[in-house]
Amino acid sequence: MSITRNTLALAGICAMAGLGVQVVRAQQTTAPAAAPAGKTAVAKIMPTQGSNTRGELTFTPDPKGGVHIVGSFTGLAYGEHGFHIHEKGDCSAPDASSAGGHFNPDNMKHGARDAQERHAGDLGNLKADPYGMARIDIVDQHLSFDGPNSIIGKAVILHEKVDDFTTQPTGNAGGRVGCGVIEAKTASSPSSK
Ligand SMILES: [Cu+2]
Repeated sequence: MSITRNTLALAGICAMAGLGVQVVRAQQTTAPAAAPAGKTAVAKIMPTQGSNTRGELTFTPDPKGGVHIVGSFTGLAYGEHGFHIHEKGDCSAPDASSAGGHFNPDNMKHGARDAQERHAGDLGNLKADPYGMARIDIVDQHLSFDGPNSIIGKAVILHEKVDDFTTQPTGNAGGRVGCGVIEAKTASSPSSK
């Protein structure tokens, strides 16, 4: 009798353990692993007037510090395109001029991503392949989810031309072909229906 009860109890524990594993797996499909709650952000890049550029980016804290940016773009002209975070999360203008200038909380000069002096939002160039596609997978130490360098509520801009890293303060990257607002996403909440 007691053996039967113990067996049933054991079966119950196993069932609970199995359920626990399933819950963990379900969470991982809706949010990148190892991202603390509230520390994930996304940006959906939409075309400006006359452009076909679209993209999606995911921002997560890197375990070694900084922000890990992963994503892809389509509808670009073949070649390199300036890629920045701009100061205002406003893509409402047809040319995305509403996003303002480069995100520059430290009042630095414009430069390359690995330059001694750069805007926090200076993320270099993205190279589009002959099919107009570009991918990004970088960790940037000048960006964060909190404080003055927080990316939340800023805008991602992809430019028509290559950033020369020299011309102040824009890099002479030309017009804005894609724009998307960086929005915080709570990692523990279920994805929207
Ligand atoms: Cu820009």
